[in-house]
Amino acid sequence: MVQAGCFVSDLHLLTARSNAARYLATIRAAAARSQVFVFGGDVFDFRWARIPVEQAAEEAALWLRQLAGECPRCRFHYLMGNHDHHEAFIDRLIELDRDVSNLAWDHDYLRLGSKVFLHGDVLGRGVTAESLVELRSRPHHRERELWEHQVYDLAVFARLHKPAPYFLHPTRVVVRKILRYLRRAGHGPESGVRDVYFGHIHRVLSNYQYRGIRFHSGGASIRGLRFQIIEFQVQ
Ligand SMILES: [Mn+2]
Repeated sequence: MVQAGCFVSDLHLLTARSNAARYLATIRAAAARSQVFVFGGDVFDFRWARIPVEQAAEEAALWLRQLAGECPRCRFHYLMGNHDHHEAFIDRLIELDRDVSNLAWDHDYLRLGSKVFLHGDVLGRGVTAESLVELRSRPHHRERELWEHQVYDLAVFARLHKPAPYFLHPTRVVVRKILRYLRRAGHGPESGVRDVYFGHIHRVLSNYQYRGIRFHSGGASIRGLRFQIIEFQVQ
């Protein structure tokens, strides 16, 4: 049976720079007609959250719980990113995973048939599943100070954030590094993987071909950047 799925990442909800509010109704509607819904990390952003982290984690969990309740025929998979990796939120995800039958989560990736889904913050040399969790927990991933918010908001206002994603992460380099990570985890093309869905780079990619794999990324719902829900089908 063919199942309809959606992949959404990098909403950066809870931050001042996110414009995710304009997409939430579309996301709910997409979930309502899907059998599988994959959240690909940085859906919430506790590093740049405008409210205290405990409260932010509570709101995030409530939003997920409601969505899963509204769409009982859809299976939700929440994959962690670097901005939503926070102890308070992980505690909530563990609860949700236990209490909500159609919601599961993972630090790392999800494989469904010939497709793999992950956040994509695996670009450093030698990153493994174990070191990923450790990297995301480092002190520079703490919540930001007020002056840092102001500097970042000014950069967004001046559009300084727009060219950054490309220069930091040229597409070919990114997909090569993601493939290297997946190969190490046993999910290279030789294992039957044909499509990889990821986020983190804040740039829309559709069917980007590299070494027999199609790479897809949905951008970010941040002012001035493109964002899209990616639809897919699984057998
Ligand atoms: Mn990220």
